[in-house]
Amino acid sequence: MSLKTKIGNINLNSCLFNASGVYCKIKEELSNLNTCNSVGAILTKSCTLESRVGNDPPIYWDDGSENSINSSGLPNMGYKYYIENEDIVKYDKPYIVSISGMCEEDNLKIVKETINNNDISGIELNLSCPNIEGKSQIGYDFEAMQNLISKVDLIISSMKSMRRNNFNFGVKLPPYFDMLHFRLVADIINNSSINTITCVNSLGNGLIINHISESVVIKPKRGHGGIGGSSIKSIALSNVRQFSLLTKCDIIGCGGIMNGIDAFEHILCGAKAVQIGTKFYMDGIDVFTFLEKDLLKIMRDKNYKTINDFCGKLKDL
Ligand code: RRO
Repeated sequence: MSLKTKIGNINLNSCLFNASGVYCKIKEELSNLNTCNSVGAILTKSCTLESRVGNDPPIYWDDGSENSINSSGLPNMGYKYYIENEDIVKYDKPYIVSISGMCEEDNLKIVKETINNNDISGIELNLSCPNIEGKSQIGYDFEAMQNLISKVDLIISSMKSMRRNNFNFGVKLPPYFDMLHFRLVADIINNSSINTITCVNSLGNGLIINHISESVVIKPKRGHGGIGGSSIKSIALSNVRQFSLLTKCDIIGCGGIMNGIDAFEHILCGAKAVQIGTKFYMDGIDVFTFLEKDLLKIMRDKNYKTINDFCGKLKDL
């Protein structure tokens, strides 16, 4: 039995890895991901041209078991830190850089320079950061999204074919709730060279409050932030399912994966790999070993040998 998989043109020894943003901002955290055998890839914190400290704390809250809210505000070390990271050559897993420039020009500059480092397996272009005041999510602005993707495509099509064949162009989307939007976004993606889609980012501008203190639980934006954890699993599953049916891309599921059953459900809906956010934040690196065991147990009980045996095979009634 194995959790081996392929996302776009990247082979993974395990279908489990971190969601961007959780314990992946500094080199020590990236190396820590490399030390865990159950982790399939190393994904960086979304980066910008210049380093950022992020929003005023407290920026994160969780209930210790199921749900989280964050408004981190894109704290990161600046893109050079991630693409010139001298440890990359030592990692024995694919290294993927998440990019979330503050404007189109920044995104294009970072993409270009990322491609120049042959040791980087690909990018996850983050079209869905919900926590920058005054900047809306590109994934909800279809014109801006189309423009950015077509410009990244131009950069990718000008790459030497050797590099193009081993460089993965992935995007991370916000959750969608309407069939028209699913179709519009799938059309944009199907007309591009994108080969993986991560669904979904946190549910933007949610609100968790404390009825005892009668207050919000994080400081920025009067307590509003991205919701993660169990309460967004059903939304994540529908997005994984829709994009696996509507596009040619490999889907990476993210949202509400707390145990093996949740990972199994994402894969059944069509995910070829899954990312762990809230539960990784709560439990640390051991979560990957736990999830690997838990998912393998379900596969053993159902007599599945590989994730391809059930990937996307959700039955209709
Ligand atoms: O840093 C953040 O506030 C953040 C980002 Br970039 C993102 O994509 N998703 C999220 O929940 N928080």
